[in-house]
Amino acid sequence: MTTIQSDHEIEQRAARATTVIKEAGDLALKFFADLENLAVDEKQNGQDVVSAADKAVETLIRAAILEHYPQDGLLGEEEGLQSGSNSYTWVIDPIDGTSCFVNGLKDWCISIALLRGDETILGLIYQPLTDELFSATLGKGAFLNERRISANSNASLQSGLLGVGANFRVPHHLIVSFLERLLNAGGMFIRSGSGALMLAHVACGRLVGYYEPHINSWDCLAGLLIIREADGVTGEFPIPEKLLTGHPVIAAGPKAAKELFQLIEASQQA
Ligand code: LIP
Repeated sequence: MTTIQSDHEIEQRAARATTVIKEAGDLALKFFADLENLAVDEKQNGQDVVSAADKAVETLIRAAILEHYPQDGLLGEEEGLQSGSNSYTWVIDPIDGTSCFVNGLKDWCISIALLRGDETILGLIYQPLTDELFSATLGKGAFLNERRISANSNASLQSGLLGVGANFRVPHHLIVSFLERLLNAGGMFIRSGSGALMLAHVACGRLVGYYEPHINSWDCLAGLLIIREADGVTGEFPIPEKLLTGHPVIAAGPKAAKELFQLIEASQQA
């Protein structure tokens, strides 16, 4: 395949993904407008829930992608991995920030990434409530709707807000140890419950960085590409090794990155 053909294939998939994520956002908003009738089930515990909205949105996204790209692979948070017969795999979080969604809070979004082999080549994060679409194509920059965005190159940990993910999947002392070091260093944290949205805020400079000791691929792969294309710094997320098991996620603007990596390393050794 020539480079031109490959670029055209990616552009077509990017356009399709943009249409699909907006349609998915419209569906999610319908569920969000009727929370009193929303079916919610526990997965591992009360902090790990899935709603009828998550399932319906993932079903819509999968069908809309396969209609045009039946040979592509799909990995979704709720339906798992469906292997394809070519090198493309879509990685989908139908509603990232489900706990926020089911409680009527605004911090939720839809995240879609596209892998070609082991490389993330497309990332889209859409917050329907604000109609903000964060997107990136490998090598072509990062955007918020039509506007080019970049990570905050001026803020340090001491002058910016750091997003921190906390969940039941990691020992609490790991989180507490990191937060103590961050506060002692003059930093401040915010946790929303949507890792994808926090990563999008890093890419456009609203947050100085993001750290979560364990996150799943469907939560973060789109956001990590968008941050890299916004000239931010990201830690490694090994693909395919960690595609199904999750891994720590680290991301920051250039000025804050070195100190953030140092604080994380110190907290892991505590
Ligand atoms: C969420 C992540 C968040 C993490 C939560 C949960 P979900 O994803 O975005 O960063 O802290 O435990 O995993 O489950 O809402 O799609």
